[in-house]
Amino acid sequence: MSHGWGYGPGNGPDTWGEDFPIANGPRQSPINIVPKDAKYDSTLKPLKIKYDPSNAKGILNNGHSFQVDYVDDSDSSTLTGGPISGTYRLKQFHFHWGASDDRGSEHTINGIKFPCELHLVHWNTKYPSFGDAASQPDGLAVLGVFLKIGAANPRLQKVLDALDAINTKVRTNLPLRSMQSNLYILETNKGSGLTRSNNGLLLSLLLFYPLLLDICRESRPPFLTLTQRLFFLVLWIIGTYDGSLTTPPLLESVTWIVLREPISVSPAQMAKFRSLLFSGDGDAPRCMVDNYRPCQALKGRQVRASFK
Ligand code: B30
Ligand code: ZN
Repeated sequence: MSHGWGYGPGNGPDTWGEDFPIANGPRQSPINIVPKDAKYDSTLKPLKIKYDPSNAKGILNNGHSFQVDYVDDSDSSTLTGGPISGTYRLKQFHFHWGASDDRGSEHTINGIKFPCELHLVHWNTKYPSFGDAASQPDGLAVLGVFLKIGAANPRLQKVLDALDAINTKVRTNLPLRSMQSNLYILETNKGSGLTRSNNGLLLSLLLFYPLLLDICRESRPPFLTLTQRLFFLVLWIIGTYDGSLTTPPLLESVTWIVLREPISVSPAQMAKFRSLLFSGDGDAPRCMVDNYRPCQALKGRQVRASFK
């Protein structure tokens, strides 16, 4: 749990290469995504997200972010399709954010930074465990979602309410009691986004699911009724590419899938993120802010998009 690396002047991203030489490797993350340079890939399959919130194990301040861990001993929460083959299981999600709204995201779009970025971390079940997958070139898939300042996000609030309990770095996972046990399946398509077969599930998803819903809500035509909206859920991929973990050990094992639509977060909710501490109990308190790695060189990689 205690890392030598961090985001401070003495142990920040510029210094990671000393202990982790892969920091200068050929497929490092994050990157600046330039939509006009991304290649439209008509062969990208629909991205399918199936998350069971009852599978959330707990929330944890790991000293460099906070994360929600998932039970990953079955295929109850998975990511399939899009650029990946096979089934990837959800392991955890976490965030990166800034000290102020002008920065905080890891990926950037045309050089523009968002105040926060959500990472949903999945591992390829062709390997026996997350640990084994994490060192394989096709071992992990991380879904990246930008957060932009706007209305308070009620789904995010459930997670944020749990933060009071994990203000400082802690060893134990706290249960997330607020997660309902409903199973949600979200199937998206680059073109039509039609998800007829999952209609009923999508309805429950729209009504109850914490957080992930907002990603597709942002894409809906505003004039439609609730039922009609279900047929217009589209997750556009602004960039998918071969990359790495953005923190040590910086392993080059991640298929990155970065979504075009940001979800909203209010200024008060951002303040809550920033009130977390990097430091543990008994250490001098340091606010957890600017826990993002700057963009890395593309080194000839092709970024693909699911739309023209
Ligand atoms: S990210 O999505 O590229 N930011 C890990 C997963 C995803 C990303 C970065 C790192 C990861 O699994 N790292 C190794 C395990 N960790 C993570 C943790 O639970 O808290 C332990 C560690 O670093 O040594 Cu800190
Ligand atoms: Zn991350």
